[in-house]
Amino acid sequence: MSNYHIKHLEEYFQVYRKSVRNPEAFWEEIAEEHFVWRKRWDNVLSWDFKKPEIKWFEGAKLNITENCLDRHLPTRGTKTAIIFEPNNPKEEAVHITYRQLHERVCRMANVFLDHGVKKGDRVCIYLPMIPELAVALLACARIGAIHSVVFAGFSSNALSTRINDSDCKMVITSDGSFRGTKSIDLKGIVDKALEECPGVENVLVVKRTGSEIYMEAGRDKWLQPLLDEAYADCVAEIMDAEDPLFILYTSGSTGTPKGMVHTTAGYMVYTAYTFKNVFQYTENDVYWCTADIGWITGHSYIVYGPLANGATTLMFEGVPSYPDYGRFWDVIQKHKVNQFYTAPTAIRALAKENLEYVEKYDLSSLKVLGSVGEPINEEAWHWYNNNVGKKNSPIVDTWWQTETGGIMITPIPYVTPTAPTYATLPFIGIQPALMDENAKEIKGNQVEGRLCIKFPWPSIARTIWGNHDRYRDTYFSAYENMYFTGDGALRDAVGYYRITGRVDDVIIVSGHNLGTAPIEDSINEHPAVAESAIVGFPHDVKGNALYGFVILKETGESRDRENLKREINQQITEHIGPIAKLDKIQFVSGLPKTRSGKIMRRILRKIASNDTSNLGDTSTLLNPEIVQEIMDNSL
Ligand code: 6R9
Repeated sequence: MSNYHIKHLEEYFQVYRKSVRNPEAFWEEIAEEHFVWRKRWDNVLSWDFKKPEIKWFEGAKLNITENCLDRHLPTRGTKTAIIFEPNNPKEEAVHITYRQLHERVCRMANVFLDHGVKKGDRVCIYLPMIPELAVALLACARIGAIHSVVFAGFSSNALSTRINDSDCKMVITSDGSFRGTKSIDLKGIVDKALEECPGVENVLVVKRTGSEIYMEAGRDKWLQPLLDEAYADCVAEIMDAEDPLFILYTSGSTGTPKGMVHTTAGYMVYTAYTFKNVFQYTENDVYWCTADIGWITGHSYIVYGPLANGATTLMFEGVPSYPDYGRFWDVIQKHKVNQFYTAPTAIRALAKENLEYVEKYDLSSLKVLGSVGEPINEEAWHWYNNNVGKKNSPIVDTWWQTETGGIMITPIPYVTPTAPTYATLPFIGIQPALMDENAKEIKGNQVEGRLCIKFPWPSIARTIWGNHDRYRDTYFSAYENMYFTGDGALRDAVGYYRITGRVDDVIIVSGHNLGTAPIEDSINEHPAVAESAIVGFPHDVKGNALYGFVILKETGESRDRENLKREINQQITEHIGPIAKLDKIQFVSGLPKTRSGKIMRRILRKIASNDTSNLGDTSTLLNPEIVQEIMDNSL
């Protein structure tokens, strides 16, 4: 039936209505016709946003790797599943067929089993963008282990926090990673992290850079010899629909990162269905998403969504600026990429460079362009449309989150008319709502409010690992019977949505979510610092950059300010990673606080953005005099 692949606007509206009127019947039909199950479900959906508890396809049995690999073997065994494009363009690209991928996944799964990994155990994956990364995810899924991928740009501190939060017993890493002209000592970072992680029994190491590394006897092993000896087939563990598939950490506005838990069947169905439609993927297309698999975009739209559709998905190890700013376009030409999915921050960075970098290459293979991670500004949208798409490839501005598992608000290319800065319409099955300050839904068009979702969709995260209360408090307590996204949005006259940005203390820098609290905690640990507050301010490449207001202790007052700034950023790099470094640091004697002791970030945001003409109501401030002082010395 055609509901799986939407081809025109009328059909979108028709299928959308059907998916909203009777979600159970709709998703049941999709699940039944497009996936392989070991046992059918007893119940399509049960949910209660108060507890909250959400279950899709309860009672069903399956293994997601049978859907991503085994079922393709009879018809797509020799088709390329993964194209690996290395950091160095002189190193040859690798094509891995579905049959080869199946074998590699089975071998790695057997190695995991040999090392005592069982169904439900957590495995931490800390790898660069090399094929072993995708293989490791699937190998975990093959045996029912729960993968927890940590982006290989995170520091040892961030890594150990994540390993311990979910009690990972094994870590998969590599000797190092290549990023442009640099190589990074990943194993060294892991060694440091593991000083704090007594629960880790084994570390399996992929050889990538060939650099000298320390191997701890009894704990660390090279992976390749083990793979060579492993059996090339591995029986898939039969999983329940609601068994966890993976944990992926995302920043919150407070405290420790949140380990979002995604489960098996609903996640598979939704990521596969969205992939097919949002990228209008057809059988011989080459699809490329530039995200790192360390983020949700890579999980859903490099690995699971594409492979469930038998697609060819490209993995790129490098960076957009190496060997020069034409690299993305070179890769598109070289592999005849049909769908290209990237982030606004990359587009803005490349748009600053000479246009010749784009014009040099034949980009005529492109059919669909995607954007994700943050709002895409009008200028970047037009640059992308004119120079990359040559006004011939629709741009899909896809809004979604780690928590939503899959794309939520998006145009369907060649179906939904696009409009710059608009994510346009809800995807099939998604019921958005805009809420006002009094927690009432704002109906009608030409309105703005806080973005919520009224009804569960199959790939919604089910909990926060080890902290269900936090899951409820963060997402389901602000508005009754609604999932709250943390984003603001407007709905225009025709019902199109535009995401206006975060309404909480999460700041999106270069498409990465950063919570203010962990950064402030890190700064405050500096011996010379008494207190600090972080806000975002507009930046032409990163979207937002970080501005820190820092109060020094008396002992810090005599210190050299430039040195202190360097030390603060060094400290943040060690605790979180270089992505969280501050662009500007202003030393202040106090912070504007309300009588209840809360920092009034609204005012700091205005000062950081140089927008001080109207600071709004400051009458609740305990120390209004500080505002003028901060303004007078702002950077
Ligand atoms: C997929 C992903 C989620 C936050 C989200 C929002 C922002 C993502 C966006 C967008 C405007 C888009 N965001 N896509 N804002 N337009 N097309 O990025 O997940 O890393 O969890 O970030 O990113 O603020 O709430 P995640």
